[in-house]
Parts: sequence; C-alpha cells; structure tokens
Amino acid sequence: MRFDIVTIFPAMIEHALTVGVVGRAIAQGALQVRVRDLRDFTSDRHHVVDDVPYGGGPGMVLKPEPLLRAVDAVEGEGGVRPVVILASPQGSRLTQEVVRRLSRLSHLVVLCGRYEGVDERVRSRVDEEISIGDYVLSGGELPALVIVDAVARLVPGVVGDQQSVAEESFSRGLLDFPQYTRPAAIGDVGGAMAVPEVLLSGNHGEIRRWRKRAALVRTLDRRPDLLATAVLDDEEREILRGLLAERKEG
Ligand code: 9D3
Repeated sequence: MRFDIVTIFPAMIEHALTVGVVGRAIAQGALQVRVRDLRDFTSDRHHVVDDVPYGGGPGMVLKPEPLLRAVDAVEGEGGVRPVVILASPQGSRLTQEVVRRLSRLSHLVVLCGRYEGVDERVRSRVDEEISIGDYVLSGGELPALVIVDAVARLVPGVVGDQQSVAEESFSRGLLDFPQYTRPAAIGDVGGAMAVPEVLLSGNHGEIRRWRKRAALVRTLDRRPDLLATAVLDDEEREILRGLLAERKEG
C-alpha cells in the first residue's frame, strides 16, 4: 500500500515514520510512504503557501494552487487514481470501520491543513474529509500520522502477528483485558501488588474465561456504549448476562 502525505512540515512526519511497526513495514517494503513538502508545489520566488482570507478575519488560509498541483503531481505518477483525503476538523470521524475500508485501497493521498483552514476550492479534488476527533489541533500532520498508523496495521505483512490484529479490542468492540508480566508480586514498591492467581495457574480454559470476564467488566464500566455493537461469542454473552444480573441486584 502507498501513501502520499502533503504538508508544510515534512519534518514533523518523517521521523515518526522511521520507528515502530510502521517504520519496519516501510523498511521491508510492505508499505510505501512519501512525504511531500507543499512548498515544492509553489511557483513564486518565496514559496508562499498561505494568504489572508477573502472577506477578512483572523488567521491565514492555505492557498489552493499548491495543494491542487500536489494532487496533480501524485496522480500524474501513474497507477490507479489515488483516493484523496483532506485531514480537517470538518471531516467525518475516523473510526475503526473507516480504517478498515481505507485499508482495502492501494493508494491514499493525505492533505494536511494548517492555519485557519484550506481554500474551499481544494475540496473539488478531495474524495473524503476526515477528522480524528472533537478537539482542536494545530494542523493535519498528527491526524495524517494517525490515519497512516491505523490503516497500515491492517495491511497484510505490516503487523507480524495478524491474529493479534484480528483479536484487537476495537475490531471486536470490547476493551482489552488487564495484562501482567513478571514479577508475580511487587513487595517493596507500591504496597502488595499481586498478579491474579488464575493467570499463574496454567489452566488455559480458566484463564480464557477470566480474561473474557475482565474485558466485559471493563467495557461495562468504562465504555458501555461499545456493547451495543460488540461481537460476542456464546460464552461472552453468558458472562455478560451474569454481570448485568449482578449489577441489577446491586
Ligand atoms: C474548527 C476550528 N476552526 C475554527 C475557526 C479553526 C481550526 C482549528 C484547527 C482550523 C484548523 C485547525 C487545524 N486542525 C486540523 O487541521 C485537523 C484536525 C483537528 O484539529 N482535530 C481533529 N482532527 C483534525 S484533522 C485536521
């Protein structure tokens, strides 16, 4: 899968793409990400990318031509026409469902906005406008990285253990169960903190059931909204019935 990211701050994005799962996937060729400097698509001596808004008001607006030229340049490089995404606070919310749909595409272009916004005419070349959530960021660079990270994980060969991707909480709609590693007990720091006995028992049937229950308890406590659409197996449905009955009784 290929991504092109168009930004006025390439450095903000480039280092992030060298580390972790995404960094390894790029190094191995499973993923191709090109970061493009918007200033390279200007035609004036000073490489100006923004201007004051028509009608007045505070802040600056990203000029249309550099962004349109950047899209033209990427499209001109051949292959199937890429899907062009504008990272924008006005976009529809990025969810795991959207991430799954994007992961089936072969080539995405992500345009990063900045300042007060982007000239409206750029939207004529945009297929999809995406926001990562209802909070104000300074620009689309972090959202672009979020999109690449979330989508790349679903591309075959990017995450080594595809089973862990399939079992991930948000793909099934539950929060994760609690995890522990050694030591089994912490005596001197933080009081007596012991790992739940069942996890040390070696009884894999019991461990599986404990984890299902713990994931359901957490989801019920913290994100009960997720249960409306969660995909549960028979055992999980039974455990959930029990938990709901317990809570009704008080
Ligand atoms: C909606 C706020 N706008 C009112 C004048 C100003 C504005 C705020 C933040 C204009 C641009 C930005 C920069 N943010 C993004 O480009 C952005 C973003 C975000 O701020 N939150 C969540 N997702 C995204 S995707 C791109």
